[in-house]
Amino acid sequence: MRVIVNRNQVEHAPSHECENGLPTPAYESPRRVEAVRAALSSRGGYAFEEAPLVDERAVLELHEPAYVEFLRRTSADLARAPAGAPRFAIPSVFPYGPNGPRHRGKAQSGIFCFDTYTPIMPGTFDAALSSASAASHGADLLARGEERSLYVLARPPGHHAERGRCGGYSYFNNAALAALRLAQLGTVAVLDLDVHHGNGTQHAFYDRPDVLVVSLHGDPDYLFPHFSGFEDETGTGRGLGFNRNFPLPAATGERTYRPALETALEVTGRFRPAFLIVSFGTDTHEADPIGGFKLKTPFFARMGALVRQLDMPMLIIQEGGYNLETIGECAAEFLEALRPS
Ligand code: SP5
Ligand code: ZN
Repeated sequence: MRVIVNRNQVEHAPSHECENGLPTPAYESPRRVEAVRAALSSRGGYAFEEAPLVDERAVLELHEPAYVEFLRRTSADLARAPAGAPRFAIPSVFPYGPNGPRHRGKAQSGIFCFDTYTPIMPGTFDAALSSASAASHGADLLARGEERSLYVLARPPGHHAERGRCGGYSYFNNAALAALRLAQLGTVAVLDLDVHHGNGTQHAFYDRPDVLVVSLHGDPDYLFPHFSGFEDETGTGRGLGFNRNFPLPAATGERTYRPALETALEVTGRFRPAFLIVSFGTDTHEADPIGGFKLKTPFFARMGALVRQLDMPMLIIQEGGYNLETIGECAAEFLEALRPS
């Protein structure tokens, strides 16, 4: 299987995020992709290739110009920060009241970030662009019919990124950008298997009937991103019925997950998309430090086998997964089960 990787991972390496005003260790590290790459390499059968960097205009297909500009400028400003000054930006005040988002100074990050988990660093803009490039390249290869299944192993992840805001460790929405590209050729289904709801992807296609978004995730009542991912979010306007959420309780194990996945796959299959994008996270694993689910490693092979039955051209895009000991094995189990024998 071809694996599309990106550059610039190490220049975006958050050392901490903020929770309840306290700095806590960051989970989304460059070592994640190293761990997956090592696991795939040791199993064999994977060909890694680096994606060419896309023109920045590609991200403007989805993201708002002011947001892209903010990310670029903040990264550049931080790179020039005087010695001793912090080299990251994390918002602490968010827009409120009737004046709305009109701030042009430092507090802008409260406008363009929706949480305190997603720091901007000197290398963030380049890393996010290269991650989006990997997803776009994967979409191109799939569009050309060169492959029937491809894996994009890139970070930072993307599925929480909104048109005009970063959040959830995501800056540019890799899966949504790939879906937009493929949607020029035919219908697309996005199946989101990360433990967190992919709010950014949902919002990108909420009013569109040609891109189905189906997501299985931890119930937002207990899990990030909290404000979306509920079952009654089914789309709007012409897109009504083309968004499906399957929120699952904390501590969900195989017995709860499997029937939900089967229903989600039925919904996806009935839509008969020309292309399938899987937003894949291993943060559903029992050993993940933030997910709260109880899936075991061998179950990832069953997930892969079930997805394979859809028998569609598919792009697998890595999203979350934060246990460095297990992320590689989970990804390998999933991908191997997808591979045509
Ligand atoms: C792509 C992806 O998986 N993004 C996830 C973003 C989750 N952000 C919230 C992290 C909250 C961490 N709280 C740690 C408490 C551990 N006891
Ligand atoms: Zn996640």
